[in-house]
Amino acid sequence: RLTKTGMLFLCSIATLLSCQERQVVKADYQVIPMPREIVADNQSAFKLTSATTIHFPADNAQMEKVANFLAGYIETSTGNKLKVSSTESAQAISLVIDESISNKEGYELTVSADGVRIAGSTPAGVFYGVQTLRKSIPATGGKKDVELAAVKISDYPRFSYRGMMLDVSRHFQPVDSVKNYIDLLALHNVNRLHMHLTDDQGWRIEIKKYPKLTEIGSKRKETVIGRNTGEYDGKPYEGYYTQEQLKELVKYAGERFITIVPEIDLPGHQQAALASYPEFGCSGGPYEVWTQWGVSENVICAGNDQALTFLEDVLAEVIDIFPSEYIHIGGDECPKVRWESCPKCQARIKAENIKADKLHSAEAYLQSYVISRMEKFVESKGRHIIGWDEILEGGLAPNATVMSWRSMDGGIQSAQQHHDVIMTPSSHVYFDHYQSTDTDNEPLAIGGFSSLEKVYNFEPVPDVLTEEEQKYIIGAQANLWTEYIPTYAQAQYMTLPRLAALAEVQWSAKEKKDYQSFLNRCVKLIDHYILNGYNFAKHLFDVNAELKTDTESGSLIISLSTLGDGEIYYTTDGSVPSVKSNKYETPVQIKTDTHFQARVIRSSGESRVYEEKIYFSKGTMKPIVLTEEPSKGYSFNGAPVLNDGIKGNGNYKTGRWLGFQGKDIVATFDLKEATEISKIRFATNVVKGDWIMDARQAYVSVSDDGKTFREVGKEELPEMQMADKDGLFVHEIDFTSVKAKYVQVTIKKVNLPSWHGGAGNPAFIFVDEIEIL
Ligand code: NAG
Repeated sequence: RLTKTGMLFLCSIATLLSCQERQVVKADYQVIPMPREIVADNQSAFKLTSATTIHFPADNAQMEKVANFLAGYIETSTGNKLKVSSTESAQAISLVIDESISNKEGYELTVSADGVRIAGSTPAGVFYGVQTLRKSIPATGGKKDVELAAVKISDYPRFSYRGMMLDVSRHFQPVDSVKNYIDLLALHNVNRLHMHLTDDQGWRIEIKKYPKLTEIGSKRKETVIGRNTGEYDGKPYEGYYTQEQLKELVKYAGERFITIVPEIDLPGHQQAALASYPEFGCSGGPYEVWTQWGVSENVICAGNDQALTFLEDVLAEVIDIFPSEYIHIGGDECPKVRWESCPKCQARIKAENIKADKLHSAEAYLQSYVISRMEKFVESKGRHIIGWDEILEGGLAPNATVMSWRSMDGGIQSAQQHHDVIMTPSSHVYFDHYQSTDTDNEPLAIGGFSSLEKVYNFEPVPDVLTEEEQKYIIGAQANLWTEYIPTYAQAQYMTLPRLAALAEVQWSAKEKKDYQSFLNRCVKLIDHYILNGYNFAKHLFDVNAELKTDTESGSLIISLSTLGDGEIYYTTDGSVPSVKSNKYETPVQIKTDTHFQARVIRSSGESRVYEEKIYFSKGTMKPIVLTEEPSKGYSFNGAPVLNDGIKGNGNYKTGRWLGFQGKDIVATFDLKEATEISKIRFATNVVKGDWIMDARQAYVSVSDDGKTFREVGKEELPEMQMADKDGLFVHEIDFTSVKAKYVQVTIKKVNLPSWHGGAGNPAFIFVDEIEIL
């Protein structure tokens, strides 16, 4: 039996032990986004313990909130619950308003032995300083104190508009998920959440004047399975936000210095509205909330005044809910077929004296009539519009800001016309696109390819603009469209860690960007994801492979790397790598047919397997030249892509295919010595909707001197039909065997067939792995 003293004795031992267990970790100021200036100081460090207090200026509610956020962050990562107070004390983290800091979102973070000072000219600036402090503290969990080396950090953002778009129409996210999303945006210094609230597949915002928008428009009877397969899941789908809920989100975001930019996409992408109020469509309906993906041809009737008043009424309620200076009115992808045959729309064209010209049809100008009218309305309420880059067609409304999504070109044109621009090109920052080349092992996505590195290397300010024009690029944004993202966990997976790369594009100085350094910092940020329970993509911790063809030795050189701890093991015989396999030390040389696999093995588990099948034929890893370069955006590693032994998969954007538009593909191989050959094989990747067709004519010629070629084989195929399927097409050209040192393969350019939406325009041909057999 224990006596009272005995118990006390045991207790104090326990306290002593827990004291000793309390580890001290060092803060690391190399965070994401990388601050502008970090100047170390030789003074002694500051120790953050449970005795540290957080001080905020009295009677400043916003700053008090920020102080409480900081206390919460510190508690999550250290277990220390700090006191928050407006009474000054020694050994404190002081949050200070300092008007001498010029950038409204800038901050200074000063650490000395006596305390920490986070200053900004606004609470927003202080908030970003708090984020930097938070991310400097290792988030590896467990109770701990933190040693903060003396430092002075001065920082401010590169762009004032740092956005992320969430599409809540195609798939709805409950209020709590949106709040969680706002939290993760705050961690990345994002200051705009663009909410895509309406689309063909669902209307998600309560509008008091038009209750049927949510009664009917927020529900679809079922959803197509996969990529418009024609099969449906038979499950009703619904969801919308009440005005109260949206106001709550506005407040929640505002406390984190994030403005919600609402979008009502008009006059296209409106089928859910038309299902609710069919009288606002050209034909009068009936319409249903769309159950498939794509762009519906049912749009708002531009000739019907009531329909336009309807849009204005909706915008009026939107403006009352959202204090944002910007109201997004969409404007993308508005098919004009209904307008072409609608008497009211045609009457409007006449009445407004709208004329077609060389550039655009009368209906295209009718769209800009609608946009201008909406702009006038929004401006009359003291706000400004943002529109997708299609609003350029037919002339920009006077104060419009343009979101350039189809490419950078719309943004360039807008800046040249002195309109503000937010760059959000689908080539780099569409987070609904695949993030890994191994698309077969990813959740189904819309297509595309935007790896972490690609997002990181996105440069929003094009060189072609003059210095004056460059000032119109006010920011950058990534978009998360959710056709193929049914759950919130998947939304996080598609967002993280690509958002970290975006944060550095949006915030950090261009000169400070460095992908390798980013990757190392990303590993630490990911500890914060884990601590906060965010789901994220883990590709960064898989094997990263760099492939290089070596024509000298006729081999493929595979260099492997990974982040974090662990060793890489690989096999070349098709077996799954284990600790008993080859340990990777130096680049691997592949000279024969190989099934290569590699993975990282860590104490915490194994990474996914990286896998590559390498096929050798007579032209593989031999010198190869292309007479004409592939098209912009699809040239990747150039000619060697065609004979590196690796065959592209179904996704044409991963770098394994070369794309050519409107030019012949002429590839000349140097086999180095006279070689007997009798067959050429190559594949094309056809996506008709993306203007990518199959090859129709291909020729094989040979030469002994590389100068004079003679044709030895050819293939000629009929034009593709609308009913032909998309996918990979393998072409084989057999011919009487010849001996040749040089082989030239020519694939002739094709135009889009008459049945195609882009009829007559030059088509793309995507080709990979030209094999000589
Ligand atoms: C575009 C559409 C969008 C769709 C997305 C998918 C814009 C501005 N419009 O075609 O509705 O969800 O691509 O990536 O992006």
